[in-house]
Amino acid sequence: MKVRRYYVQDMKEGMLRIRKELGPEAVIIQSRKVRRRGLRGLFSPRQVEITAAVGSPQSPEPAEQANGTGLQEKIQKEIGEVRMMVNRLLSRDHMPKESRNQEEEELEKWRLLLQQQDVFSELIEKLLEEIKAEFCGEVQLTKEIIGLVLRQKIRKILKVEPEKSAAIQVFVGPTGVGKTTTLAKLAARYAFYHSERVGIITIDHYRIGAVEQLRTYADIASLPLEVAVSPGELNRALEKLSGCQRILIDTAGRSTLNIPHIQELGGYLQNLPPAEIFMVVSATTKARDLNLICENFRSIKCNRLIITKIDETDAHGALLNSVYLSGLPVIYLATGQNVPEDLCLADIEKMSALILGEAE
Ligand SMILES: Nc1nc2c(ncn2[C@@H]2O[C@H](COP(=O)(O)OP(=O)(O)OP(=O)(O)O)[C@@H](O)[C@H]2O)c(=O)[nH]1
Ligand SMILES: [Mg+2]
Repeated sequence: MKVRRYYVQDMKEGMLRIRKELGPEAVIIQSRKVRRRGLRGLFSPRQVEITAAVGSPQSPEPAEQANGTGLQEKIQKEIGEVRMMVNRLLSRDHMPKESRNQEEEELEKWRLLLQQQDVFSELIEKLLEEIKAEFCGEVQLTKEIIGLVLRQKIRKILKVEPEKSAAIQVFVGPTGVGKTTTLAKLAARYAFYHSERVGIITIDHYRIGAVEQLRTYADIASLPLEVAVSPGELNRALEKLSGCQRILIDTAGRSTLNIPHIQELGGYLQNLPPAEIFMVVSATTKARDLNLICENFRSIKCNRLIITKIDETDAHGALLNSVYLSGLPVIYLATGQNVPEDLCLADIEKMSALILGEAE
């Protein structure tokens, strides 16, 4: 939200300037006649001081649309609340000077909270700087105002999309994040809840026990499983399972620092028919490591995110970091080891509450 103060000769001039500079959405939150500062002010006619604000209700992001109009309404309501708070502060003529330190203290408290949540440090600074700049020192930033604006900004960064359920889904990501377990959860859901014909392919023939792990899940659900050890075999496996409505492909976990291994994985996927390629990351991953993961897995051209192990940490910055650093929308959150139960659709409200340490 932007808050600006104008000194003009009359309301008409003020309205024109506000409209031009803040746009038609701007609202006037206070106007009064004042004298110009300094000696000259004593001898010149009074001016009109107008304080106007404009929220940031631009057209909704696709992610917000995905979450329904309810979220938009909630955001609008909160913008309204911020406006009211601003109004109250201004009308009490409570403009800062000595309160600057207090403002810094409040910002510091939020900085600490975000650091404790392990939000990516550059993002923390960006968010706090934006808040300071947008309020232009016109309004005292209290704990509540900073909190409201932060929540609004975090929601805008978080991208969540509904299930697309493409016919081919691939699960890639670093080692041990829960790719195979998440695949098993989804396979069981498609097969049992939606009565779909589901096939599974694994190209993970590197780790001892990887195929057996997947075979156990496939056998329990009576699903066909194919093992492919080359890109050619992957194509043949896809043909073999062409009678399936849905094919889920498991891949070997690759160390983030092993670029040749990641490239090899890319080789398997480059001739795949259009597919949902999920990058699976764990909520327990440090911000710094997540940055590396997003960077080094970029060549794979993942198009969606799954965040696992939400149940294993109480620092939830990874929810924000993974979206911010990868630019990908989140579809699922995995919340435990139970197959198929511990998987839910990503939800902006829940995620922002977790990030701000407000979730029960
Ligand atoms: N707490 C918790 N554990 C999980 C979750 N998802 C998976 N796990 C556990 O994490 C461990 C590794 O899971 P896998 O599915 O084998 O991970 P992976 O990414 O396939 O591992 P690699 O194939 O070796 O790279 C297992 O013990 C899973 O039960 C989750 O959401 N929460
Ligand atoms: Mg695996």
